[in-house]
Amino acid sequence: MPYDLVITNGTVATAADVFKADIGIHDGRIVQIGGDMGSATRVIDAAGKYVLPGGIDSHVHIAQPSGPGIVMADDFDSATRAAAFGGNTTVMPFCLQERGQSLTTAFRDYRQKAEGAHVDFGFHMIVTDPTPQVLGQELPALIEEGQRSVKVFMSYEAMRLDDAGILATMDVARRHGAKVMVHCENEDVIAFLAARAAEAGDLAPRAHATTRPVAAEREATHRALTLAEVVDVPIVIVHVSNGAAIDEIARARARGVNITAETCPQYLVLEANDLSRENWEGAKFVCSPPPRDTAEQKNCWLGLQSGLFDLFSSDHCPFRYDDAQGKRNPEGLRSFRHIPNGIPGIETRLPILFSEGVMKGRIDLTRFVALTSTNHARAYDMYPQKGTIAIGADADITIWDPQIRRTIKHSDLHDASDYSPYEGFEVTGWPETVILRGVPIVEGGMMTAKAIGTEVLRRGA
Ligand code: DUC
Ligand code: ZN
Ligand code: ZN
Repeated sequence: MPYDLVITNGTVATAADVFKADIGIHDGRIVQIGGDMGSATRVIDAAGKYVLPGGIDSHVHIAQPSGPGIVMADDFDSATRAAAFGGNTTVMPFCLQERGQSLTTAFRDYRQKAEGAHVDFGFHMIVTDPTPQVLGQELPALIEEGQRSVKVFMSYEAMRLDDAGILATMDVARRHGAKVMVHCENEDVIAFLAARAAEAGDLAPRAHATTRPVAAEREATHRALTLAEVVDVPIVIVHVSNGAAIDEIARARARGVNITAETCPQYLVLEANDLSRENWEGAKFVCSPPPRDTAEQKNCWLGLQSGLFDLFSSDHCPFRYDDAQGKRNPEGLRSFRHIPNGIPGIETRLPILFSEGVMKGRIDLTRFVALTSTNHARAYDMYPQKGTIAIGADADITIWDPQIRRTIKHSDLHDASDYSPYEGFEVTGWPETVILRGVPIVEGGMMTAKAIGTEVLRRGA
């Protein structure tokens, strides 16, 4: 059989192994690994390069409404273009149910928004209004259809569920076979501290970090794990920022709670001090939970090394700096309370972990693959179609040049925000060629083919 594409001379890595082999691709799938390849329509020479499963970013926000007058910078076109340039072949955005809205209608709308995406995608559903209709009919039907992950918020007045709402949602997830992702921060603690800061006239971006302390995340993490334990449902603790929350996860795991744990680049390389930058530049680092300090960065690294963390995601949540400056607020007063929470990072997630992790010897290549691809596919029922280099798997492959040194500049990135919180950060290693189901979509710094991303049918092994 003539292959559509053969990748020769590369060093292949999966979550389990690193080996030298050529890869034969036909009809969008990997059909041969090693051995005599025979003829091919196209050959890519990957000598000196790493051949890895395409990145899967299972925590991204795209085209989500974000409060009065504020829209997310990215639509699916720009976000998935940036994802591809950053070495990703699958992304998992959220479908947000706004209060009062049908979850089914929300899901239909997001599916429509995703048409024309440049990489493959699958959704998680955010439940903000767990009405009898939603919990009794809509959510079960969507889960049965294959949407097997639901997110709930303990924070944000417009989105959060109380414990009763979380328990009820978890119970539906358990009965129908879905996981529940939880944003763990105690909203009452935050509201109390934010009101106190505002009264004291402490309105600058740094107050975002001081009013969302580790204690608020630790308590909520403990509570979410307890609720999942009571219901007996698999839980995903997203965007973990610190050692105290990590300890809660380790303890609950030891009790037998089924936990997937995630951290993100901002907790490895950004700090709360970044929010103190002058001229309101600190607004470029406002995300929730906030970045912490160097001791907590170390704790997150330890969690990545020990296997406590399963997932390394971007939590890409892009706004424009104009909005991030908190100008558009009802009182016309600049305040940290009006800075939308979230930072762009879909294109920089993989290079940051590759450079800081693999190239600096903190994690090995197999762990990099697990944290950035394989574990996402396993956690969200896409494995082994996605997330590995194996015969029969989708030919989603990223070829990395470990020699390239780059300084991150937003002007080189492809998202529709207008800044990067990682501006000036130096990395070694960059995803050079990105292949989606056998089609090279990014090569030599260019998008070379009109990639058509499709929704992944989440069936699992
Ligand atoms: N939570 C997220 O998951 N993403 C962006 C902001 C937030 O609070
Ligand atoms: Zn969150
Ligand atoms: Zn998020």
